[in-house]
Amino acid sequence: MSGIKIITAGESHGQALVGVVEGLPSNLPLSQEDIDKELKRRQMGYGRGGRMKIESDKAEILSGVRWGKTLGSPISIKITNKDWANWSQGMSVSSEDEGSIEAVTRPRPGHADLTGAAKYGFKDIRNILERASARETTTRVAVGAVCKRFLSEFDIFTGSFVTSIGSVKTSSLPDSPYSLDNGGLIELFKMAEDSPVRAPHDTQIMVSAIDEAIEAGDTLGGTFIVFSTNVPVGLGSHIQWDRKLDGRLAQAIMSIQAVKGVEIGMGFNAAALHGSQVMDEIYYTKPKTPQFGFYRKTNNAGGIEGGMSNGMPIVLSAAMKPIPTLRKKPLKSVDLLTKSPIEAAYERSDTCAVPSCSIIAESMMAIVIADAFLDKFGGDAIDEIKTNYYNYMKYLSGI
Ligand code: EPS
Repeated sequence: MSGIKIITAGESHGQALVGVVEGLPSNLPLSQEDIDKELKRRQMGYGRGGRMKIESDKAEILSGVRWGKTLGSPISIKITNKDWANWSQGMSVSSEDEGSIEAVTRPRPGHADLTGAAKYGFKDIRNILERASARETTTRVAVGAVCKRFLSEFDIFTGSFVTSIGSVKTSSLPDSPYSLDNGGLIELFKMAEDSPVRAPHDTQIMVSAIDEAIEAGDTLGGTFIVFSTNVPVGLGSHIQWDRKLDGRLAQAIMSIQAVKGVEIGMGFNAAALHGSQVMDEIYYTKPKTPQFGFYRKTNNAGGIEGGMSNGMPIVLSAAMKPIPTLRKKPLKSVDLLTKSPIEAAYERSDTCAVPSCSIIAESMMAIVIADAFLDKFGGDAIDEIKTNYYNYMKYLSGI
């Protein structure tokens, strides 16, 4: 069923990270800069640790693009880890370097450490934490940038903004931010782009909350909204569970490290209301250009009904838990080898990565929307897809 196939590879302190995406059409203009600007956005954000001072992520497109345009063949992208220089023995491929650094044996609660080591049969937790690390999301953002580039051909835009850091909530948001129109969502996105915590309001209070957590050697989570505008009616399907767009998006966002909750549109708040307060009533205006004439004045459904996009902006919110690696307050754990109670290992870490998480969520959303778009309008060359898309829009305006 899938229009796009993606695989990512790489360890946090290995030589490089690699992403491969197959299924995008030929003749799509694509440059390394398209990817680098997204990689840079992911690296920003107040509250990151020392690693972000070492890395300045750059994409190297290895295949699938010739003379600035895609070939339709798999696009592979490499991002070199600068920190590799400090890990060339500790993360070496060669058996000759075995034992060159001490094994990690104190599993950190909240990480993949314990279950991963048990399940994969390791006594050195590094074999798990290197891949479980959120460093892996670099490749998701690289591939997401390619999908964003594809969607921009159809004027589809994906953005995000942070709505809380720890207990500090962005004030002055409308009561139902999911019901904002394209312009309203994009305005908040633009304000967030100028904020070190990617929040449209209350940046300074959030920065102070992060400073307090840094001081305390603790960490902070938060929430954000991620949205797509101009998504045509009818992506996804009610026909089968794995084709439902809301299910596909929830899985994609939930798969981001430390994300513990995803809501679509009004989300959990809908459960306490009556049906009359929740559904988005239907209106019609005869369209002047080829588009769907049916619309809603509210968007409690977050742009998805019956597992299909309904023409309204797609709006999700997500919650990220605080990062479990704690500098001054190590959590109780048990040593894998001695089985004695011990404090969890501390490895250099971030204090708050919610701003980065919102960028990663944009990428995941772009991947899912591009995938669903190709399911519906699929073709081998970009012009073929455009023909399919415009024919459908013409058809929609006539119904
Ligand atoms: C991470 C730990 C830190 C973060 C890392 C995620 O890395 P390090 O162990 O090298 O200090 O900076 O995030 C990234 C490297 C990144 O690119 O986002 C972890 O344990 O998940």
